[in-house]
Amino acid sequence: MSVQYIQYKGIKFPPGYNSVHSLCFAENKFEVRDDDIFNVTYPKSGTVWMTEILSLILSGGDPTWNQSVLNSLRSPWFSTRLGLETAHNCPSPRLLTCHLPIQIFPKAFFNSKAKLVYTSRDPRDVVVSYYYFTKMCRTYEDPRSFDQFLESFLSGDVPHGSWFDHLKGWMELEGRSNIFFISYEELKQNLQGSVGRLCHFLGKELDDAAITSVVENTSLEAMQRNKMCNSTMLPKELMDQEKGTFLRKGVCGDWKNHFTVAQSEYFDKVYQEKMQGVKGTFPWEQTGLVKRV
Ligand code: PPS
Repeated sequence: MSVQYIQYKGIKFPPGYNSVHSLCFAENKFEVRDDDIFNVTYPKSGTVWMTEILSLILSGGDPTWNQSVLNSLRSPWFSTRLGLETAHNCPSPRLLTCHLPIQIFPKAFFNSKAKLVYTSRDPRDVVVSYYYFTKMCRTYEDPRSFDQFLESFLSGDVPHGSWFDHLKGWMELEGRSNIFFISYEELKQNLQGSVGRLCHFLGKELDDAAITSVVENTSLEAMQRNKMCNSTMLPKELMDQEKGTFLRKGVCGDWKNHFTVAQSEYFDKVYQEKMQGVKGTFPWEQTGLVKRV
């Protein structure tokens, strides 16, 4: 089935919940409150995981909110048609989610005291996860093959645009006190410690018992059991659960089961070219093949 993507500022977005108007509104007119907390990611980088973590931190570790209210109502996708309305009606402090690149992000944020958490992930795992997601999500074009999808991903011709541009755009703000950068790999490696750092950033210190509750309730298994975040409540017209599972594997390095040697070498070449000049190192550069010179 062919999908007509929405085009906004040179980037394509899935139709249905996005429109040019909703994206333009998000960028230019969305009113940011000083106590807003934004959860920003490139797709498949741990968005839904971070929503669970942030919701639990705001609840002081009490899982009731996470287990009784849909994630899209707890942390609305404010740049979508429905999400915008939900966001307007949310009491403060709001959690807000999006995949927006920095150039389309609400202008009002940059003159506010609102906080933002940016979660990144090994792009090789992102592309694998994205590939499976597009197969089950009906607002995405069905990828013809993994090879084809990888090619589109590396050239930036996928919904939500280039992974490289997304990461590089947001990384330019590194060092700002109201922006917190974290990776999926750090969450996997040390969830307890990561939650502690997030609490500190948000100014919401929790005791050990509360942090342990956040950790327990945001494990992959706990999230897979929780209908409020495992996507099984989504209508079939949006997500076909027979074609896959949203909380699919939840591991680091699954790309190794999918990339051929040739794909891996090609990926590295493109990665090195596109990441030239980017400061710092990322967890996925310390293991695996990707190395920058
Ligand atoms: S989306 O559609 O862009 O919002 O997807 P997103 O939530 O960003 O990413 C989905 C991937 O995150 C994995 N995930 C987790 N991994 C480990 N632990 C926990 N708790 C967890 N929650 C979500 C999810 O399984 C998807 O990755 P893959 O590799 O496909 O399994």
